[in-house]
Amino acid sequence: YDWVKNVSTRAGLVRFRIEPWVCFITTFPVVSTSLVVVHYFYTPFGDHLRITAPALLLTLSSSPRPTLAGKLNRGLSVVDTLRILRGDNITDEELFHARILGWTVEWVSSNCPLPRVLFFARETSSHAITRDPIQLQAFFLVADDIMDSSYTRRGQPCWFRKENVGMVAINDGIILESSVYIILKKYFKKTQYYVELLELYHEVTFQTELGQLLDLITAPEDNVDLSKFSPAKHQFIVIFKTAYYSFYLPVALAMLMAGVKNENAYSQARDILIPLGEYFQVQDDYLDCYGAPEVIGKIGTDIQDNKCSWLVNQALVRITPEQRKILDQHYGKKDSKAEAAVKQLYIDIDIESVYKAYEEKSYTEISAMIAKVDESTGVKKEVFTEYMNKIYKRTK
Ligand code: DMA
Ligand code: MG
Ligand code: MG
Ligand code: MG
Repeated sequence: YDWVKNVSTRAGLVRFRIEPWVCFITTFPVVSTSLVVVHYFYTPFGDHLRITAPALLLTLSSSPRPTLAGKLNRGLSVVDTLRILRGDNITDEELFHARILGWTVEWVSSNCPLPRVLFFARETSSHAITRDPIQLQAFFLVADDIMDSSYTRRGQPCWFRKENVGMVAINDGIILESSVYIILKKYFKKTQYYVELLELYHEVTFQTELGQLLDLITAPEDNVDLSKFSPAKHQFIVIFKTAYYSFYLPVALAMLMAGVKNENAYSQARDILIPLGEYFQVQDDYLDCYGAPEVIGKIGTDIQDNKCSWLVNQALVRITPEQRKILDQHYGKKDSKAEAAVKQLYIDIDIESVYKAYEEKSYTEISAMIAKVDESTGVKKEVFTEYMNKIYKRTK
């Protein structure tokens, strides 16, 4: 990239500048012609350098300078939760470790990770050390985009669609997952909660994989059978594929760091964060059809992919037998005319109003659950309101 400056190599160490940040690569197992794993990333704070992220991925393909994208909600929530739980007592060292955990959750984007790092770095310098970076997600997304035959992610071609990448992306995804454990070992092995961290990551990863499995086998490409869908099945899929890793994981990580030991605190967190994650994936399903690709950074594929999406499930319980025939004929076809017919049917039954009503209802219900949280267990209501406000009525 032309904005990578002053590249120099010496004895296996590559040093370069990405204005105004300096990066070092200490090891670079080249996992494909255009992917390098970078293990240290330094940014300036005042006159000295401080490590802000333990690792990043740098794509060395010749693509144009990408736009900054990604909301970083998952990673930021680790940092925000710890700040809420620790209050004024929080130390720089704790924040630093929370950022590293944030990175491990978010793990840069699936198509061009560098811009996210730049984004983090900018955030860091403008907000001092208060609101910072953040990273597992990319591993899931690299695989998800292959399995969903998607085209773009964060406004860029999906990683597997990049020149010279292709199915090497499968192994890249696996490497991304392994990198999480390299980071955890490096920074957390000496902590008292290291085993809990590992167990949490393993458990949440397994839950996500089960959700992805059900998502895929409910949507076979060669056999469209809408009678296999139901709102209950949709709910199961989204809780497993999205809610655990996107909502429970970041908060539970921060709770472990803050020394919360009471099991009730974790179960209360789970009882709120799982419905919140469900709401988030309903938004994702809605935006797949109604979001502008330039805003959400990805082109929707759910209708053509025969996905058990929230929209089709809501349609199925509302349509007339005639409309059902239209849906049976057009859903899950790799054909944009068929997709347009399904979208028209959604308009005919005013699914947008159904969505708006769902959004209000979820907000009210989750708020009521938050109000009942017992803070004496060691968790705080603000953790949940903070996360909910990050996503309520989101358009991207
Ligand atoms: C995403 O479901 C779930 C995971 C674990 C990545 P999705 O395929 O609807 O996500 P996206 O819309 O981002 O491709
Ligand atoms: Mg997808
Ligand atoms: Mg998917
Ligand atoms: Mg989606």
